[in-house]
Amino acid sequence: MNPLVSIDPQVQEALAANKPVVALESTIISHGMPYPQNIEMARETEKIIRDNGATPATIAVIDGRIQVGLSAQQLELLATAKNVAKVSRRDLALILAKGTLGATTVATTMIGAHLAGIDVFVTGGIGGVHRGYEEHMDVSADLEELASTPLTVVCAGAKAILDLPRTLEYLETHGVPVLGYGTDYLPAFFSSASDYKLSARVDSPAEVAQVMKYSRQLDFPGGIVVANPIPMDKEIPAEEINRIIEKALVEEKKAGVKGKDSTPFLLAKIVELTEGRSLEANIALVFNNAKLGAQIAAAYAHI
Ligand code: PSU
Ligand code: MN
Repeated sequence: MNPLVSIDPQVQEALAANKPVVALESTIISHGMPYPQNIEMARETEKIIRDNGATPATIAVIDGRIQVGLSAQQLELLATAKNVAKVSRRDLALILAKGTLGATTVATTMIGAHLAGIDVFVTGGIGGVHRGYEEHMDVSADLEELASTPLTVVCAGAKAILDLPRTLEYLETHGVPVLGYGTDYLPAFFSSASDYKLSARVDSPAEVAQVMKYSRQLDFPGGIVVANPIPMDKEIPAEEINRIIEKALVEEKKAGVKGKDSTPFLLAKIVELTEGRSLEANIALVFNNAKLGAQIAAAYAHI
């Protein structure tokens, strides 16, 4: 085992017994949602994973180690502490060296999960190619990680703060399948569908597990995206949320926000502009993904 990785005993036990384990990220807790909704969401997500027969492993950077599986106190710390670093691949060695507290993005959660031997990871939305790419070249390190680390990432697609067609093109170029779960169109996070047709659709956890199996047998280095639409009764219609996203993007430009602060800024702005409705939708889609992720991990453990 990599000496930089510290695995919670319960997670270790599940992995050793080839029982299903689901990784979870911590940036969504520290930078993606306000307190106290963030800690409530984190606890309930772990519970849903347990209720569906898998062991949750939330990942973070703590005291110079990548901690896989957090205690209740560690979870609380990530939800409340000020100055939690947002740690993507670029930042990981630095934050480990400094020994300070860090929340893992999709990219670094994939790194930690893979080092620990976990195959399935549940989150809300992945990073992608940002709008205005031709100006600033802002592409999330999540995409590069999906190209090179073999995790199955269950998400609700990507939100329209991103350039969705370019995000799909990038993933195609790097050989990352995007499997629509029960849908032919890319889900757009708050809305259950976008206008972008996917090349692949699956309708059961067993089907996803089969794709994982063959991808592994091909020795492919990269991951798989499972795009699971937000439940219809919880979605915010595309026209409505897109108007709000446009406003948030204008505010971002005005405030001069760039780089790693872009995603957290936009998420918080959208919560403000929707008076909390986007937060409710965000939480609902994470719960929906947690259930599916646990089922996929169970189906894969069977193979
Ligand atoms: N999308 C969301 N909520 C989030 C994030 C993305 O809807 O919390 C977080 C994830 O941790 C993701 C990161 O990995 O933002 C992407 O940030 P960046 O674009 O700076 O790579
Ligand atoms: Mn970026």
